[in-house]
Amino acid sequence: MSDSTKPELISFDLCPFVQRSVITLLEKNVEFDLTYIDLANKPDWFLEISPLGKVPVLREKGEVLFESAVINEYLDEVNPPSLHPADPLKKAQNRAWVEVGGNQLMHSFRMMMAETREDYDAHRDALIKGFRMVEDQVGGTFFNGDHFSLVDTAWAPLFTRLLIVEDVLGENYLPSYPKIRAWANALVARDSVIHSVREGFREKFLTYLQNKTYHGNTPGYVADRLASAA
Ligand SMILES: N[C@@H](CCC(=O)N[C@@H](CS)C(=O)NCC(=O)O)C(=O)O
Repeated sequence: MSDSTKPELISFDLCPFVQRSVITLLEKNVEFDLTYIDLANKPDWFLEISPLGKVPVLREKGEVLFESAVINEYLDEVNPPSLHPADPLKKAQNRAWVEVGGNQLMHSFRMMMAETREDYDAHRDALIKGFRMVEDQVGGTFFNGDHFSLVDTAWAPLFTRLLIVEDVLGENYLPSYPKIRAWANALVARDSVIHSVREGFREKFLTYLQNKTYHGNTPGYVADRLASAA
């Protein structure tokens, strides 16, 4: 039972969108409760409060918020100082790049879940192409330069997963993107990002990928490669 004075984040432990909000809560030193649900067997109480049936959902003061970017905007507003740039144009641009981060997450997810080598190649190519315009936007250690900001919380979960898969499969998903590579490394080394996933995340995530099957029991392309790499 959650303490109703604290925000409660309804979560699934491998979800990158949940991770975005956990990073924001940790960056802001906000005390919060995490409630894990099984997405394969969503509880009725969750379906009653989640219009899209997706996590994260934030419950606070008897109200419900959904969509990770919206949750993060709210958390940012009620827990100053803001992690957004002050300039309205920059802030709006950052919000747009949060969207691009969500798009890249979906390319990477489809790539990791691909059934065949052809699917994998198509999604990997889309992912790599999707980074092209980002390379010029990275302003320093973090997206906006020296200071960690809300847009970083949106991209860190992508790099958390991508760097693990690169490492195990010996792939390079950031070829000729040195600024993004350095940014990704800085993000995965940051305390709030490290602590935004549960202990044993790497193994659990790899097991999840390795268990992906099609037509009953044919392993997906990445699942098959992970099994050979093990
Ligand atoms: N746009 C949403 C995406 C959230 C999302 O896709 N969550 C996944 C888990 S990572 C989910 O709850 N899936 C359950 C379903 O689609 O039934 C956000 O940013 O919060």
